[in-house]
This record gives sequence, structure tokens and C-alpha cells, in this order.
Amino acid sequence: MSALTTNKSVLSWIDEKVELVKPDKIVWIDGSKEQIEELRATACSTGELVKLNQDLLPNCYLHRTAVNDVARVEGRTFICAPTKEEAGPTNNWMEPSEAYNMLYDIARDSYKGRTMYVIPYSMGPVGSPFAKIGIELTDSIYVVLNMVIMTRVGKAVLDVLGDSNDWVRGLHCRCSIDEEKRYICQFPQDNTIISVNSGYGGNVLLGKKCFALRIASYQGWKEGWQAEHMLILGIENPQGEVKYICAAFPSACGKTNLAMLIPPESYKKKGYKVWCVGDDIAWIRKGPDGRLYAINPENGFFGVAPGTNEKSNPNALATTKEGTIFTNVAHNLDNNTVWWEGLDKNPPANAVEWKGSKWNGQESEEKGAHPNSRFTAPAKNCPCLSSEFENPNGVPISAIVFGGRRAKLAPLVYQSRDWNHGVFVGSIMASETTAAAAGAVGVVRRDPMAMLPFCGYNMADYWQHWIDIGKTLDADKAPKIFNVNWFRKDDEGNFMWPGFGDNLRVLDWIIDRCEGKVGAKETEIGFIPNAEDINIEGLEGEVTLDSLKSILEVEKELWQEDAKGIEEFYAKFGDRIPPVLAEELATLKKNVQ
Ligand code: GTP
Ligand code: SPV
Ligand code: MN
Repeated sequence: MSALTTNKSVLSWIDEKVELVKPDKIVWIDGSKEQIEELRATACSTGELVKLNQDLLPNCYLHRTAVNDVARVEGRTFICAPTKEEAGPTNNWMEPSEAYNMLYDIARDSYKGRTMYVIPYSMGPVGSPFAKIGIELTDSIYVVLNMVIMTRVGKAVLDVLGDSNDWVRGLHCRCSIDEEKRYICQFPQDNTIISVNSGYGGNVLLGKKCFALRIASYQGWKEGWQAEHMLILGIENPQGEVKYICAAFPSACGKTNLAMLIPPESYKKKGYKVWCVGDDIAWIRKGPDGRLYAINPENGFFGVAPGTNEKSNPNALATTKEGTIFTNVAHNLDNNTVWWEGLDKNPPANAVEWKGSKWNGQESEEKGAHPNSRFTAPAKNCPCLSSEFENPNGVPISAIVFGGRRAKLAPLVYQSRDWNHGVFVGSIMASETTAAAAGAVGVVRRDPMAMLPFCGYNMADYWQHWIDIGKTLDADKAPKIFNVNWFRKDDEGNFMWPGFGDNLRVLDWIIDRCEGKVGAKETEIGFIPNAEDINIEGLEGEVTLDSLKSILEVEKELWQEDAKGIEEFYAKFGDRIPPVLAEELATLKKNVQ
């Protein structure tokens, strides 16, 4: 098959990589229906994919990864900047030439007997001023079919690229899925990503975390914009006005759920609607009117399956009914469909669990789906997809929301005093770890702006970049910055806030604050709602004014403790910490004394 471009930088890079990995065959991905069908058929013939019930789940497939390859591997993810200081204390670092040599040794000849797929893709609507182009080489059909859902793929992308050298190089080699030789390496200065020995999600769909966050955060720093681990949603009020919010929560902390939320009955009746622009990544830049605008660079959703059901997230569930790839969920053999924990209360009795063994649905013994099992679903399927999804200029942002999973300390919601304080609030985020990354689950760690695993350069410089962006914004045009916590627990370990659709009640307060329509209490940590101002109509029995007050409380002793933790965390960055943030920390310490 002949190349889809005459771009010399593309062709010579591919030639080099062909020389290295030695494929039997090269296939350019044009994204056509015929090509996708052919790839699906090939993957089914080798067992890489299982074709699901085409009446119930048209064009849907199931994939199982290797048992040792089910999540991102933060310990094996590297930022290969020229110096360790440029990667910063929160990233693993490897010297670039050493990294290239090691990776090339692993990749050498690894495509022998296999096909090289060349995937030209655009992050962002093709040709949008926000969009960026990448090319991923892979020997995995699963990766190709996922990239076709998650990004815009095909010749149109190369036509936009023309002869330009401004594109991100991505080489993925499955190799033998050896955990000891698994590396996910970003070279921000070279616009290059190399991923070896994995076949899972964020490790191998190189447009997603590797490019759209790690490489793009660095590009944004150099070019004056921002790449963030944020959902984007629009809230339409009964008058038909839509306000947009970006929210950064760590992995598996509720972005997809919030982005697709269904308003509570009382809000629905009044005419409120919520529109999803994006569920994981936002690229943000200033528009001609001086406001910040965001696009979702992705074209699909790579969402957490467990817990997704008709009640928690009907929009996500509906999105997965066509053209979706399910990864590491249980396979119901009776009707050839899929199942996961929390889908319903009827686990299939005649099934295969995510590792590939027969399973009788007895949840107590074994799980049917891996906790980080996922669906890859086309955005266009989403019933609440925003009409602005394809807008090449993005949507204007009224509020930025940070949030984590914290059983204690962080109140349901609070507002920062101003932009710089808001950057501080983002920088001190902490959250319990989840199954989205390999390692322990439920351990509280600092995760600034939900970017700990995704920032492509020194986090202190990233904070300074946030502060510098703020300097370019007029106070009345800058988004207001908030922090939320849906995950407060009582002493018995029960969630104290119903969450999911009811989170709109908090967003409603946030929008009112942005418009100066509601007051607040100034406290040690920022502005807290007067409990009466959070609408709890219809939550009788679940939330009372008193229980609401208790999750809005600022517990000084806990904050004193936390301030010490922040100080220790900041100390890792030495004198690179932006002075503005050091001052904010001093203010917090003084306030909670
Ligand atoms: P990534 O795709 O890993 O970036 O995750 P995400 O941030 O999109 O998280 P997602 O929306 O998939 O939610 C992950 C888990 O958090 C789900 O299993 C939900 O059960 C749970 N969750 C989401 N929203 C809420 C909420 O408001 N309250 C509670 N208690 N749990 C929630
Ligand atoms: C996350 O872990 O934040 C995800 C899933 O969105 S992955 O693509 O694997 O990074
Ligand atoms: Mn994510």
C-alpha cells in the first residue's frame, strides 16, 4: 500500500522506524469503513477481538488484555527531557539518548512477521486552530481500532499537515508484554513518544495521555496555552443560556460521570439540561474576546465500565450501545453481551471473566470485570453530546473546578479568593489512588490539578505557567476557580453526598457565584456556600440542612495537618516554587493557626 502523504519528515521518520522494527508489511490507516471492517475481521480470526451480539450491540467487540497489563504504569512512565530538573521531582526521568538506546534495543526487530499500521490522527477537529497532529506506528489492531474511535484518523489529517514538520511522533511496540521491559517514554523537546511492552489504554493509545497531556502540556507552556486533565460540560438554564465549566479530577474520580450527568427531577422540570463537550482532556487558550476557550481534543470516550449503569450514568451506557470496544469486562455467553460490576444486580451465570476463565457470576469469589475495565465509545453516540463538540474555536469557560476523592478534610465545595489563590487550590489537590493506575488503591497522595501522572515538565514551572496565564486575563473575564469533593465519608464509611446527577446542585451554586447572584461565607480556605443556598429540594431523607452543613465545614485541625503536608510537598521543588504560591501557603498556615 502506498503512502498517504509526500511529507518528507513523515516518510523519513517512518523509514527509520521500519529499519528498526522490521515489519513484514506496512498498512496506512485511512479510517475507511472497508478498512475498519477488514481489521475487525482479522482481529476476530486471531482472537484479539470477540464479535459481540450484533442485534443487541451492533459493531461492538470485546478485548482482553494480558493479565499483567490492565492499567497505566506510572512507575515505568518517563519524561525524557535533557535534564532531570526539566522533568521535575514528580516525574521519572531518563536522559534522552540513554532512553532512545534502551528503547531501540527493546523495539529492534519486534515487528518481524507482523504488520506496521501507520495511523495519522488529529487531536481536535481537523484543521481547528487548537488541533495538533500525530502519527502513531503500532503493531496492534486493537490500538488502531481504538485510535479510530478516540481521535480523528485518515488522509484529511495528512492533507492539513502538508509539508509541515509540526507533528508528534509515536512508536508503539507490543513486544512480549514483559512488565520488566515496559516503558512509556515522552520526549517533549523532540515531539516524540515511545511505548513498549504494553497493549493497554493510556499506555498505548498515544494520542491520549502521552500526547494530549504530557507532550501537549509542554507545547502549551512554550506556546501560551494549556493542556489539562479536565472534562468540559455545558449547563443550559431554563432561559436556554449555556455556561461552560471545566473540571479536573484525578483518574477514576468522576469526570465521565459529571460530564454526562442527568439533572435531578426538580431541575429537569424547570428546564435545565447538561451537555457534554469532553470527559477527560481539555485544551484551553485565550479567545479574541479575552476569555478562555476550551476544546476536547478527543473524539470518543475511554470510560471506566464498573459502576456505569442505567441510574448512575444512563448517557454513558447509551453511548456504548454501538461501535464500542469493551476491554477486560465479563463476557455473558448466554446472549453474547458484556457485563461488569455495578451494571445491574444480575451477574451472568454462564460467563467468562475478564482474565478469560469460565465464571458463574458469583461476585463474592471473583470479579467478572477488572476494576479498571473500560469502554471505548464514539462521542457521536452520546445522547447529551454538546452541539459545540465540533466547534473549532471551542467553548467559553465560566468556571474551573478542581476536585479529588477525599474521605475527610475537603468540603463539598469552596471558591478561591482569586485566580492566584485558585492556582494554589489546584496545586494542593490530593486524592485517594484508584485502579486506573497499577499499584495500591485508596492511598491519599498529592495530585496537583489531577496532572501528577500527566505533566510533561517540571510541575513548579507548570504552576508558574498557570499564574502567567492568569496575568493575561482581565479579572472580569477570567474563569472563577472552585474545589469540590463528592467523596466525603461519615465515620461508618458511607458517602455523605449522593453525587452523580445531584452534583448539578453544586454546579448550580458555582454558576450563580460566577454571575454574582449568590453570597458566600469567607473562611480560612476561601468562600464556602451558605448551606441554604445549595438546593436540596427532592433530596429528603438523603441530605438534610445539618448534614449539608457538616460537609461544608472547615475543620481547622485537619487543615493545620494538611498545611504541613503541602509544605513538605512544595519543599521537593526547592526554589522553583512560584513565589505567589509560597505566599498563598503562608496565608493558609496563618489562617488555620
Ligand atoms: P478516568 O477515565 O480514569 O480519567 O476517570 P473519570 O474521572 O472519568 O472517572 P469516572 O467518571 O469514570 O468515575 C470513576 C468512578 O467514580 C465510577 O466507578 C463511579 O462509581 C465513581 N463516581 C463518579 N462520580 C461519583 C460521585 O459523584 N459520587 C460517588 N460517590 N462516586 C462517583
Ligand atoms: C486515566 O487513567 O486518567 C484515564 C484512562 O483516562 S487512561 O487512558 O488509561 O489513562
Ligand atoms: Mn483520565
